[in-house]
Amino acid sequence: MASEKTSDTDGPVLVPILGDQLTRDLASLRGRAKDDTVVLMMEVWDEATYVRHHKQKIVLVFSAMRHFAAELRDAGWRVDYVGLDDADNAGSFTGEVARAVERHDPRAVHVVEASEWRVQQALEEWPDKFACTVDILPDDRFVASKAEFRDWAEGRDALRMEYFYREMRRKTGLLMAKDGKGDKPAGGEWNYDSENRKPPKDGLEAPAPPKFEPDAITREVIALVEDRFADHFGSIDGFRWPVTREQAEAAADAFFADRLCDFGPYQDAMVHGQDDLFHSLLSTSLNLGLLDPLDLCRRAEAAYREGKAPLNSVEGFIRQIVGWREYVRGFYWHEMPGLAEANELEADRPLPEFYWTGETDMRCLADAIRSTRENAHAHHIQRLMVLGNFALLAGIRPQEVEDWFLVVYADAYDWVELPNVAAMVLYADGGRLASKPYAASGNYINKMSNYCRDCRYKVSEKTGADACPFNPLYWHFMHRHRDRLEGNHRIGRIYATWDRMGEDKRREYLDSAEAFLDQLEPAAKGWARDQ
Ligand code: FAD
Ligand code: DLZ
Ligand code: SF4
Repeated sequence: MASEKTSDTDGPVLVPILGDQLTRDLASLRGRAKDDTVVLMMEVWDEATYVRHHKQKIVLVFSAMRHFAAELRDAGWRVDYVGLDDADNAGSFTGEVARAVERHDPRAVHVVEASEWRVQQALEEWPDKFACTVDILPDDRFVASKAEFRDWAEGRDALRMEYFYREMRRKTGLLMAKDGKGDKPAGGEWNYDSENRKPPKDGLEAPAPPKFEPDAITREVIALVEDRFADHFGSIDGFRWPVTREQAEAAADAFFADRLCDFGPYQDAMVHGQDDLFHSLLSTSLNLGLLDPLDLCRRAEAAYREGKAPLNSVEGFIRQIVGWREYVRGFYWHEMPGLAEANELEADRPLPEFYWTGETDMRCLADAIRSTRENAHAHHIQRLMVLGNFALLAGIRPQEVEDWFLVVYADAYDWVELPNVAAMVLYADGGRLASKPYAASGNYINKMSNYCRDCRYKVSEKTGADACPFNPLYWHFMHRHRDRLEGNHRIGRIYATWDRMGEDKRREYLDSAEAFLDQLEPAAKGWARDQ
C-alpha cells in the first residue's frame, strides 16, 4: 500500500506508532536505520474519547505508550512524543501526523496498518493528504494475514473457528504429533474442549496473579486521567496491569508457573469474588503488542512437551490464541463494515442501566459487573455466558451492547470486541460465526458457578417473581425466534420440549419474562458516547 509520490526532500522517514503497536519488532521499525528515522507517538483526544473508555484502559494505553517511548529512546531511537496536554495537540492521528510532517519534513511516512476499521479509514487518506510518500505496511504480528483468512473464507457459507484453527496448527506446527505421521494433532484430537468444562468444586481457589504497582510514569498518567476523564466508567484504584514488556513477561511467567495446569479444566468455571481464576490475564499485553502470541503458544507447548502441563490445558490455551484470537481478527476484516450494523435478530431493547451501575439482584451479573468496574476485566465465561447471554436473551440492541463491551474492558479494541459481541454473543450476523446462539437458562450458570446459592432469585424456579430471570427469558427468546431457529439442527429440537409443556405453562414462561423485561430501567444516555 505505497503511494506513488516521489519526494523532493532528503528528510528522515517518519514512523508513527499507534498505541496498540508497542513492539520494537514492528514492521515499520524492523531493519530501519535509527539515524534516518523519527518515531512519532501521539496521545490524542479522538482516541481517548471516541467511546468513553474505562479509566483503567486509558491509563494502561498512555502509560504503556510512555514506557515504550522511553524504551525506544534508551535504545537510541529519536522519538517525537506528543502528550495529551501538549498545548498544540491537534486531537487526532491525522492532525498530529500533519503537524509532524511540518516539523520534520520527512521524505516518507511508514506506518503499520491500524488494527481497527475506524482508524484504518483515516490512515488510507494520508497518501492524498501529505506531500511525501506514505507506505502503509501490513501488521505481521498475527499468525494469519488478512489475505490468508480471505482465501480460507472464500466460498464458505459459514466460517467456523475449528477448521481455521486446524489450519493454524498445521501452519505453525503447534501441538502436532511428532511421530512422523505429518498431519496428526498431538494426543490424537485437535480439540479438548470437552475437558475444559469442569464445574468449580467448593473452595476452589486459584493462585493470585502478580500485581504491578504503578511507578512514577503510571502515577502521572493516573493523575491525568483522574483530572481529564473523571466522568468515565470504572474505578482506577486497583490499577495493576503490566505496562512494559518486562512486566508482561513476568505476568506470562507467573501464568505458566502457577495457573496453566488448571487453566484447561476450569476454563468455563465462575466463582463469586474470584475474578481471575486460572485465566492468564494476558489479553491486554497481547493486544498492545507487549507480548508475541506465537511465542506464548510455543512456551505453552514446551510446558506440555516437558511434562509440566497437561494437554487439555495447553491445547485450550493455544486454541484461544491461534484459534479464537486469530480467527476473530480475520473475521472482523472479512465482515467489516457490515458487522458493525448487523442485527439479524432485530433486537431493539435499550441496554439496562444496571450494566453501568451493577445494581441488580441477579448475583451472577452483579459480580461480573463489579469485577468489570474494579478491574476493567471479567473473564471469558462471565462475558459470554452471563453478561452476553443476558443481552442476547433480553434482546438488547447490538450497537448498545457493543459500545458497552468496548468501553468497559482494558483489552477492548473494535477488531476483537466486535466479532465476539455481535457474532459470538448476539448472533447478530445470522450465524456466519457461530452455528447457534449461545443461549442458556439459569441451569448452565448454576452448574458452572457458585453464584446461585446466595442469589435472591431461585434457579430451581422456572416462572414467577422469584424465578431466576434467565429461565423464563430463555424460553421467551426461543419462542420469539422460532421461525429462524427451529430449522437449526443444533438447537431446533428444543421446540419439541416447548410444545410438550402445554399452553398454560408456556403462557406462564412468557408472562414471567415480559414482567421482568418491563421493569428494566434503560441506561441513562451518555455512559458510552457523548450524545
Ligand atoms: P485467557 O482466558 O487466559 O485466554 C488466553 C488468550 O486467548 C487471551 O488473552 C486472548 O488473547 C485470547 N482469547 C481468548 N478468547 C478469545 C476470544 N473469544 N477472542 C479473541 N481472543 C481470545 N478479548 C479481547 O482481547 N478484547 C475484547 O475486547 C474482548 N471482548 C470480548 C467480548 C465478549 C462478549 C466475549 C465473549 C469475549 C471477548 N474477548 C475479548 C475474548 C476473551 O473474553 C478475552 O480475551 C479474555 O477474557 C481475556 O482474558 P485472559 O487474557 O485472562 O484470557
Ligand atoms: C485506546 C487508545 C487510546 C485511549 N488512546 C490512544 C492515543 O491517544 N494514542 C494512540 O496512539 N492510541 C490510543 N489508543 C489505542 C488506539 O485506539 C489504537 O492503537 C488504534 O485505534 C488501533 O486502530
Ligand atoms: Fe444468576 Fe439466576 Fe443464578 Fe441468580 S439464580 S445467580 S440470576 S443464574
